Amino acid sequence: MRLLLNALLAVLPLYAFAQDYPDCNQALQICSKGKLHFSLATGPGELNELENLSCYPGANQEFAPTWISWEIAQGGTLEFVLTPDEGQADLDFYVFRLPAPGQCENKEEIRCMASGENVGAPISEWIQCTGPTGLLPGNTDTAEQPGCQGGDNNFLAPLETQAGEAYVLLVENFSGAGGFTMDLCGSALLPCDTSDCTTLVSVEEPGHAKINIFPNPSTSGIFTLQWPESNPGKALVEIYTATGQLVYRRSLPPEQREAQIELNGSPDGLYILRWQSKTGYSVERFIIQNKP
Ligand SMILES: [Ca+2]
Ligand SMILES: [Ca+2]
Ligand SMILES: [Ca+2]
Repeated sequence: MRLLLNALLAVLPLYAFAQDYPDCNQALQICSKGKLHFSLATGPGELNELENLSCYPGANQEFAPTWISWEIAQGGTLEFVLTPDEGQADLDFYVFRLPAPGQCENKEEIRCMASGENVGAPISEWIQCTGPTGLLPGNTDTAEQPGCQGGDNNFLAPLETQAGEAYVLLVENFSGAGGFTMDLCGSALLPCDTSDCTTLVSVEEPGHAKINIFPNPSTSGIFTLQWPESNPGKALVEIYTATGQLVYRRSLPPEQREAQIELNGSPDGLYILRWQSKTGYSVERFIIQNKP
């Protein structure tokens, strides 16, 4: 959700066609973790179920909503990444625990994500609040407000679930363009799961940075890493997409404090850098935004 700095404007996109999962009671029931793609929802459905959201109390209009629900067969963690088709689209999401499967009345908010653009401010101040979003290890917060406040990173803490619980996830596309992919992982099992899926890569909260990455965003796919202390042994740099696919791996010689990384030709989006040496470990996010 965008935060308008100077004026509150109602933005009401026009949708022409009915959609598939527009209301909680029409949610897509999923039975296993994994990867799913959703097209852009075409309307708000019959019900408007944005009420009393902790991160966005004034919400009264659903924007391209997609409702997805599941039950927990074996308790554990659940984490997900929502990746918009349109690189830096503004997805928002809300996770609710249901009193019982299919019972949308009295749903309880568990996670609330409304981060987005600070309209009128430079993109460098809020780009981390658009694009891929979700629940990932390394995060402990449960809500982010509209706009991009200090400390926001577009990710919240994973769910801690118990067997027998039912959840519903509402994803909104505030940009009104493109669909999105959901990658759902974690140690919890849904009824049709037979084994854990691979844990998604962690994303640290801001303030733990050990590595400088610049420029960020990079408009060429080329950027520089700097770290504060020379590493006594070799260091390993790995770069993953937001959904955990390894796209780069390089060993750095000892005593080095800077390296140039070239990811020319990589698509726009959020990337995650994992840097490891004998004495340090750091996970940082950066963005490639190729010039048109
Ligand atoms: Ca609805
Ligand atoms: Ca958002
Ligand atoms: Ca966060």
